[in-house]
Amino acid sequence: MRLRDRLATARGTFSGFLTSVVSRGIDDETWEELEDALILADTGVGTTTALLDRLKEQAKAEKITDPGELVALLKAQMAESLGGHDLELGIDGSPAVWLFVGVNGVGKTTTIGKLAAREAQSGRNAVLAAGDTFRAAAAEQLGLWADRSGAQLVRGAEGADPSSVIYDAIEHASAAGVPLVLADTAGRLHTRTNLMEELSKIYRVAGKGPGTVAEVLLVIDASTGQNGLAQARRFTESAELTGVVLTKLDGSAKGGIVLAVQDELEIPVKLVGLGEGIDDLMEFDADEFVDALFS
Ligand SMILES: Nc1nc2c(ncn2[C@@H]2O[C@H](COP(=O)(O)OP(=O)(O)O)[C@@H](O)[C@H]2O)c(=O)[nH]1
Ligand SMILES: [Mg+2]
Repeated sequence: MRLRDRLATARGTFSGFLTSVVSRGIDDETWEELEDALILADTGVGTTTALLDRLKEQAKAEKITDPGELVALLKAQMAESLGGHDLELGIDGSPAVWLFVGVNGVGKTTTIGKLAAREAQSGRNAVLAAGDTFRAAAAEQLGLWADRSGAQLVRGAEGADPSSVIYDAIEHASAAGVPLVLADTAGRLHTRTNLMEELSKIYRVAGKGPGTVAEVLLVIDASTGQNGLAQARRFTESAELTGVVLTKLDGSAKGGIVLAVQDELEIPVKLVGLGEGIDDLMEFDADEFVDALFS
């Protein structure tokens, strides 16, 4: 799978801009066009302004007049601001627990399925914890992924306390010598109990038993743009987030959202979802991503 081929829409915004800039010299209009292009690509006003301020400064210092060089500089700055993070998922703990949080429909369950398969391929089996107890279908969906990836499923009854389902899964993994628990959660609740409080409780309870919460991954649907980012921001209150999984970059998502997420949430994008299939998950690679956007 090539990242470039999957980023159809995300790529369009950037390469469209490039064609128009490269055909002219650099003038005031260039900067305006660049700003428009970045904002249209979901980069967000704050992130765009910061990026362009730096770019202007550097272009001036290096006396850049060639549009091609300006584009190269922009690419380098984007790659630099996106890169430099440790993207390894933590595996300390027996079991290590990875919690997945995020609003309904963003791709939590799907990502868990893909990761369970990936980890199994590298010899690390997982127990999947059906912590989305909002409706029985959620556990069934996770069960399908457990079958596909060869993982075990621990589930509770519909409406069960998600913390206790996840706790049971951790104890089960510990007893069975399974090194990893991937815990699903709901993006909404039966009652009006505060979702963030519920997630904080899950986080606390998951750390109490034999397991160690090694990752809390916030899943964000890239195609929901700035809106999705605003919703996702609330999850930063619920637990110590360790990374973002940005899904649906293959769809109508625009590439700038990756910059906005990382810049505004200050949490590294560790994984990207590029489709609905079991293999459609990649570790985020800043250089490759920027290259793909501009190609
Ligand atoms: N195109 C695309 N679809 C995805 C991706 N990840 C998840 N989906 C789809 O998004 C929908 C919601 O996913 P699901 O995992 O149920 O979301 P959850 O509510 O957060 O658990 C499903 O139809 C998935 O197949 C992705 O990376 N690309
Ligand atoms: Mg789900």
